[in-house]
Amino acid sequence: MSVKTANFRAKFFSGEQPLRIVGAHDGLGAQLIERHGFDGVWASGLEISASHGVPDANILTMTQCLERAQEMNTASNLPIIADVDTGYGNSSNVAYMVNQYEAAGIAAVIIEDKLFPKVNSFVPGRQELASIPEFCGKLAAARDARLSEDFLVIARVEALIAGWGQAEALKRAQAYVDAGADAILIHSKSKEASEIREFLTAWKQRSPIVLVPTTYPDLTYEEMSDFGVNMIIYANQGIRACIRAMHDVFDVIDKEKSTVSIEDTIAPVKEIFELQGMFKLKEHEKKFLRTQKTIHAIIPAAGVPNMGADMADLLQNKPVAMLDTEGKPLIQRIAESLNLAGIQDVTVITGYHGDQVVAEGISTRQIDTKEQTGIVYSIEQAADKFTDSVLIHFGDVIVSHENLQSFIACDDPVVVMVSPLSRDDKALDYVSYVNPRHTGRRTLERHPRNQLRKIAKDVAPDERHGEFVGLVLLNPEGVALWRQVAASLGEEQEKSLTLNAFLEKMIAREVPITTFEAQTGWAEVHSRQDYDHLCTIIRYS
Ligand code: SPV
Ligand code: MG
Repeated sequence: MSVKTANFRAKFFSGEQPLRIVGAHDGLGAQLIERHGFDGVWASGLEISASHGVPDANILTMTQCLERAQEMNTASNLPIIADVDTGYGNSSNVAYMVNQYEAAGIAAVIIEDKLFPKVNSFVPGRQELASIPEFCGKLAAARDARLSEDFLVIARVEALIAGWGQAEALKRAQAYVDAGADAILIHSKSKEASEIREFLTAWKQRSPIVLVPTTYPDLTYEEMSDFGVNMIIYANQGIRACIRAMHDVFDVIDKEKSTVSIEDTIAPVKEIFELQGMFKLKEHEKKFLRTQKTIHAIIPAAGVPNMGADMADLLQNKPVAMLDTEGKPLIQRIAESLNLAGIQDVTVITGYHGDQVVAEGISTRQIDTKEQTGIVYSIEQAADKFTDSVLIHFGDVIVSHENLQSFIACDDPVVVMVSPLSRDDKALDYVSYVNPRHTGRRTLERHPRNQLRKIAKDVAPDERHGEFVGLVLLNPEGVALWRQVAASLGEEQEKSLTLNAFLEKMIAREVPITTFEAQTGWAEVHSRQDYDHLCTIIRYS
């Protein structure tokens, strides 16, 4: 049996204070109600119908209403009190309805004594009541159908709504209690609370009571509490607030053809993510999602910037990772590109002003900056990530996610991203291939591959086939090879080694290293000129 249902019954009958229940029509509404600490959610027929764009007049089927109630039940930890109108038919329909709602874990149903098909209680005109015997038969059917007494069956008296007066309302309420209703909802559409006061005074707490103070909002919580009311349903204020807020926003968009003036007044998208559990899902993915390839990205970004005096105004004691690139830190752009390429685990090794390195979707590891250390040492700080596949990504280069996707699809043990060079181009790190197949010629391959022979700052001009972009991909086999080479290093070497030197050591051990050419779709930030170029690309992309 549902724990929610049992707990709700106990709370309902404790009678300590009126429970406060708020109306909703979907999972999101139920979650917002839960955030505010209310006692339960009213699966409102009015709201559910309105949210389908249809009148509250039994236009929707039981199944449609139940689906929404279930949605709210799973989306929140609160008990759901379901508006089941007249029970969707006669006593047989009521029995079936109770089976379905109880099985779905709904805590209570409230059945009204009108005739099917009903019309919302606030709509003028026909408000036809069922006969007392007929409705008592439905209540008896509901009690008979439920499996557990925890599931509450509440009878809703519509005599005041239909204009039949207090005496009829009292007579019906008594008959329904006698037929086994767990509580009475006495409904009123009067703007004066006196109608409800009169009923409650005469009723003398003969049963638990539920009120829906929509038209008489001036009846205070304290007064309802003094009357011994068990539950107050704020039935439709949520949807009314939504409608008003959406109108206002749409008006602005229509008139101003812009959303600038309202951005601060509407919920940020991040709040939607938070409510719908997107961040929890991401955590869950980290724990359980096994994609074909799990790639851990490691970004060494610990170094002191070395970019020339004309970058001083932009850097001002900042690490390169936090360099502003058209309103976003460089590291944020790198992380977003990696994420788009499907890499979710991004570890940034920070050093120089490392506390400033903050971006969504990354985790950081700070190294001690007192000693001068090399990039391999930085990478080794994430040695625990050397499982599955690893992508080493310099912190001063940004690569399009399309290029990244093609790059990480390579399944060679060790792959380095390079860019083809013309003979006179200058680069920081040159690469030379073993028997170059394609250089300088058109190819049918989008990303021609070769084998790396040399990677260094000083490659002879006629051996320069390309430039190192700053990305190295290791598949599980490559990870094992990396570990072997790393294990063979002396402590001194390990501290100071550059990535070039490390890759050269791999080549010396005859590890085949594949080069992957990306002629475009990447940019580096090594100088003011590079920086300005990158900003221009971002502005126009
Ligand atoms: C509902 O919310 O659908 C109700 C309450 O039944 S009322 O609209 O006040 O009738
Ligand atoms: Mg209703």
